[in-house]
Amino acid sequence: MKKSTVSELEQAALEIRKNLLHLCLVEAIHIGGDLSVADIMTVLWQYQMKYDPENPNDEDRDRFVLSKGHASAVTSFNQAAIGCFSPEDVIKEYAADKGRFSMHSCSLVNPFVEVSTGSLGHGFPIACGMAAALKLKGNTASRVYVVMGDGEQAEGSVWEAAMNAVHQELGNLVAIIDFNGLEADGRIDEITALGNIAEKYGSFGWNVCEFDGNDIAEIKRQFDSLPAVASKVPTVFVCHTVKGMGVPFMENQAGWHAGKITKEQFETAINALEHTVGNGD
Ligand SMILES: Cc1ncc(C[n+]2csc(CCOP(=O)(O)OP(=O)(O)O)c2C)c(N)n1
Repeated sequence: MKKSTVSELEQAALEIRKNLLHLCLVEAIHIGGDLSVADIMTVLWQYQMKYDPENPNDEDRDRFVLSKGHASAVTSFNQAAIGCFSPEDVIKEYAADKGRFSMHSCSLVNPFVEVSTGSLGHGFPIACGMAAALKLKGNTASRVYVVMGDGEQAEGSVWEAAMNAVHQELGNLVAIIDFNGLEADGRIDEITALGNIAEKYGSFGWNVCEFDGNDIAEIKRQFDSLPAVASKVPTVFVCHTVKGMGVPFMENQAGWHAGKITKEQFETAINALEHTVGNGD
């Protein structure tokens, strides 16, 4: 079900994190990057996006592309929250390894996935193509949202797409960068430093919004302030987040990029989470 207030969204994000931990107890998932992007995904799916689970092919739906395709679990639990399926389905099928859910999103088995992703740097150019196609068809109702990682910014295809989106005046495109400072096995700064990513997108001609991507009120404010779909400039959200957010022993630890947790770790994590919900509005 859709939410409308900050406090409802904070509760919803807490539920998403709990679901992630339940799944992480039975299967290895990309828990660090699921948790960093959980607040953004909750506001996106449970508040912002125009999407009817009864009609996933509606021409006027908003489109979603998970370019950091390894964050499939947080996507599936948000889709469950709006009624696409149940959280129990996600856990059962993911664990059985023969259903709609797995470490990466697959459109062949899951009708709520617009495009299969997992190979970093591919989702963003595809999202640009989708936004361009909508424009060509004269669709002024739909936006295309694409979520990327900060490590993913090292892919050359990201910058080809970034240039082309401005050239094609894709005001219906919203790129979201989950800037948690870590990739799979270390710090971004030590692997391929990105410099000032907001300035880089700005210099390409994007409308850049930089903010705390773990602050639900701020995320909601930024979505509320998006330019009109028919505007001519694409928007990028540079969201500063914490990898592993909400689970202290995972926060800022590259080692928790992916993995499973023990029963003891599960109890500790759930306990910590119960104390993190803000005051809301
Ligand atoms: C082209 C490509 N190279 C390598 C990988 C392996 N890989 C999976 S996740 C990941 C780290 C991505 O880091 P980031 O984009 O910052 O994601 P996050 O930290 O938010 O999970 C890597 C290198 C991949 N999926 N695709």
